[in-house]
Amino acid sequence: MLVDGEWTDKSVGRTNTRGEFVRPESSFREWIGDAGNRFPAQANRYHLFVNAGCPWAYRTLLYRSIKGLRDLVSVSYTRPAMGKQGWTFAGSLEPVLNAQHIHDVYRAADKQFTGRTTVPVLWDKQQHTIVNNESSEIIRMFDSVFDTFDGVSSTRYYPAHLAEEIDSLNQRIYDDVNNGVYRCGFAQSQEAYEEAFDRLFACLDELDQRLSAQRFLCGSEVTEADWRLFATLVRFDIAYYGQFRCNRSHLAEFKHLWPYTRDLYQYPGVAETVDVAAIKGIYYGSRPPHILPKGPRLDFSAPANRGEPHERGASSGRRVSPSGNHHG
Ligand SMILES: N[C@@H](CCC(=O)N[C@@H](CS)C(=O)NCC(=O)O)C(=O)O
Repeated sequence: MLVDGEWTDKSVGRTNTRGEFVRPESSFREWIGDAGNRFPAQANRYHLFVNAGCPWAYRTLLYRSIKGLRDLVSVSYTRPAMGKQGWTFAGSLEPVLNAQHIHDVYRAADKQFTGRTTVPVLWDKQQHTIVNNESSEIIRMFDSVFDTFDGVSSTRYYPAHLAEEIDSLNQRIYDDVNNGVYRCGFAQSQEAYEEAFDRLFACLDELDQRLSAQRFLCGSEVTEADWRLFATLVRFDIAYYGQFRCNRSHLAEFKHLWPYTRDLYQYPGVAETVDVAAIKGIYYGSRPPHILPKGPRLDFSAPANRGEPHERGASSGRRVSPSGNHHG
C-alpha cells in the first residue's frame, strides 16, 4: 500500500479480531456524467487499469465488451501475479502514464495518497486523475453514460423496473459469494472460514434452485446481478475451489448454476474477456511456490440448453477480437 505517497510492502492486517476478512472501502468515487460535469462522457478520454484475473477489475472489462465500449475506453493490463511492488505492468512501461506499477497511477492522481492500490482504476487522460476505483460504480456508469455514442449497445443491465430486485440480489451475492469466496480464502481462524464456507454454499444452493425455474436471476432478462455473479462463478473451479478451500462442490456439480454460467459465457462479447491463464496467475502465481495448476478441464462453450441463442447485445454489429485475444 501507499502511505503518504510512499510505497510499503509491509502487510497491513485486513482481518478483524475474530479472524474475519474485511475488505476496505474504495477511495475515488467520482462519476462520468454529462457535458457540464467535471468528467463529461467523451470518446478516448477514459482509460482502465486492470488485472484480467481480478474479479472486480473483470467486471469493468466485461462491461466494456458487452456494452461495445472497446473503441471509446482504452485499457492497460497488469501482470496477473502480485509482487513486492503490488500490481506491475506487463512488458515495458505502460503507455498512458509510463507507469511501472499500479501505485504509480495512484501517486499520479494524488502525490500524498494513503491506502491500498487496487484495480480496477478508471483514469481521466485529460485531467490526469483517477475518476473512480470502485468496480460496482464503474459498471453502473458504463451501463448508460456512453449510450448516445456510435456503436454502443443500448441494452441496459440495470433497468429502472428491476433496480430494487437487482440491488437486493447484489447485496446478498456480494456478501456470501463475490466477497464470500475471499472470506473463505483469507480467513485467519477456523471459525471464520467455516462460517464463510457455510454461507457461500447455502447461497449457491439457493441460487441454483432459483435458476431451475428461470433463465436469469431476475427472470428472462440478463441484468447486472447476473454479470456480478458470473465474475465469481467463472473463476470458481479454476481458483476458489482449490486455493480458497471452497471445496464442498465444484461449480460443475450444480445442476443449474453450471449451465447458467455457460449460457452467460456464450453471450456476445463475453468469451473473449475470460482469461483463464490470468485467473490462475492471480490466485496461484501471487503466493509461493507460484506453481500454476494445469487443470481443471472445463468447457464453457458446451451447449447451455437454457433458451434461445443470445442476440448480439452490442448493437454495433462490429466484430470483437477473435477468441483468446483479450487485449483488444
Ligand atoms: N472495491 C474494489 C475492490 C478491488 C480489489 O480489492 N482488487 C484487488 C484485486 S482482486 C486488489 O487490487 N487488491 C490489492 C490490494 O488490496 O492491495 C472494487 O470492487 O473495485
